[in-house]
Amino acid sequence: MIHSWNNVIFHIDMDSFFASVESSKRPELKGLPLVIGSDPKSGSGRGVVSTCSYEARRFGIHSAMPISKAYRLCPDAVFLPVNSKLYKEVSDRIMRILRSYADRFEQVSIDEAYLDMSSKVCDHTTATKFATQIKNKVVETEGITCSVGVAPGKTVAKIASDHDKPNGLTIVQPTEVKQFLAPLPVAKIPGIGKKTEQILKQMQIKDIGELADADIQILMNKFGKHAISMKSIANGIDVRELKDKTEVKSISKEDTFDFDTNDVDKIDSVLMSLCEDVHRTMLRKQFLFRTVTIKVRFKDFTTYTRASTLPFTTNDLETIKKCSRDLMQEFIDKDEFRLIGVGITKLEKIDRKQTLITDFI
Ligand code: TTP
Ligand code: MG
Repeated sequence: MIHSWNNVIFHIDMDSFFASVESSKRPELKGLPLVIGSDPKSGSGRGVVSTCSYEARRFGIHSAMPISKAYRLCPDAVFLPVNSKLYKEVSDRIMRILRSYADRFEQVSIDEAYLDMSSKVCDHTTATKFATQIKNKVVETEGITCSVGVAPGKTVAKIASDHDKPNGLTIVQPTEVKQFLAPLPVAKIPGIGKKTEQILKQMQIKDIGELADADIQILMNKFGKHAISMKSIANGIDVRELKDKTEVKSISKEDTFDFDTNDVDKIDSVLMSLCEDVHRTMLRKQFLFRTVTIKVRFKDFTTYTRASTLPFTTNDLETIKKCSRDLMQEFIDKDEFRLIGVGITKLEKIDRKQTLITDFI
């Protein structure tokens, strides 16, 4: 295992994010139990809690709980609806700050990111210095606190940021990784969900230390190839790179016909297949879109683009197809086509938070 400060990853996660944003805009809410989610309707509401302040957590309220239950637990809490637009704006500004500190940067969800700080941090003192600077900067600019985990790899950094929430800073030095992980329950490893936890429990494996020492063959009999990554992570070995996703503004595909054509069926079939290509890329990159564009180039090289913007964001293939067909109408029968293209813009990243915690099995 690596025992020097070669690789230094920070994982930063905002504290009770939606609730913190609300109370930074309305300071009179600070210190109160605050629940962000759908309307509780005096206890008969059917939606869920998005998040809540730490004061509300003391009543047992948490994310994804039915809002009716949250109301029963603390009817005096302040209940506010989700203001996604506001949280996205604050998140964008925070991410810009975080990115400015890092050699490499990976945003994971609306309120968390990994920063590769390897070239700047070489010991506990410099780790503390940078983490404190970043925390202070976020408080100064947005009035909200965050928790920071520092470790030689992504997984341990993520576990560390959660270790001392809210407003925490947990530095796991390269020599301390195994002893930091060992006493923690296996469910602390991202990806180990209820099912995996239950099977491990039946195998008398409850904490990460026991998982680290478990027989790989026995683990593989239960979990297949996932056993290898589970055991590696339990041993503090995690070499996953940061994925620096540069901002994608549009996704488009175009195709030049083998011969210039005005065959309506052929044009439509190429158009539909371009829509499917764009759609596939969009799903892979986890985006939603609001605008569909088409491009037409006639045989004399004159080129036109047209766009259609929806009143909502979506990731629906049929919508891309319908908008493209509608936009294409004005060009049909005008001249012979040389090239057509389809694109989507006004992209929005799907928040991975909801799907991040998938079970290993
Ligand atoms: P989290 O970082 O999981 O939670 P949090 O920031 O509210 O609290 P913590 O201090 O424990 O980090 O999620 C970030 C935001 O994502 C959260 O403020 C609201 C939203 N969210 C949901 O809407 N539904 C959910 O089930 C979860 C987990 C989060
Ligand atoms: Mg958070």
